[in-house]
Amino acid sequence: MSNRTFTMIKPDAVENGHIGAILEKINSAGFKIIAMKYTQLSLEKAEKFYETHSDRPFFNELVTFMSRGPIIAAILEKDNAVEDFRELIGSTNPSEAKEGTIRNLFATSMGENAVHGSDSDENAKIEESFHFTSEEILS
Ligand code: IDP
Ligand code: MG
Repeated sequence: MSNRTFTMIKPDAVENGHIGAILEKINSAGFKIIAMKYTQLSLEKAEKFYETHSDRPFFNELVTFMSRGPIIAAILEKDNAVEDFRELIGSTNPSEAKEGTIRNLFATSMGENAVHGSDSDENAKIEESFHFTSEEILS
């Protein structure tokens, strides 16, 4: 079990002014931010980040959305980080996300669902190094 996960505050949540509220939820749930940047994905970088979804029917919609405006990318530290963060963000579809979860509070649709959270320790590592060098991680 790893103690790190990777997150992005997606363009919809940035556009809607929810950066502060989402970071507050993350901190209140006991996650420590050990790396963070305000950045924007190019279409090419979004395609690379989501390449495992390239066969899915929503792939083009997803990468267009994820590259349309700035995001926050961050690495979070906590015991059982991957699983606990998935619990904090709620289901992919916000209409199914439990009350009080980040997606329940801030997502607008299945695609524009406010935040990303890694789905495994293995993917958390890959996603961390996609966005951050070791010098940018201050644990
Ligand atoms: P997750 O973010 O909860 O892990 P995934 O199935 O890994 O969900 O899908 C990655 C992202 O692709 C979702 O967060 C969402 O932004 C987008 N997505 C997933 N399913 C759909 C869909 O049916 N329509 C549009 N976008 C979708
Ligand atoms: Mg996923």
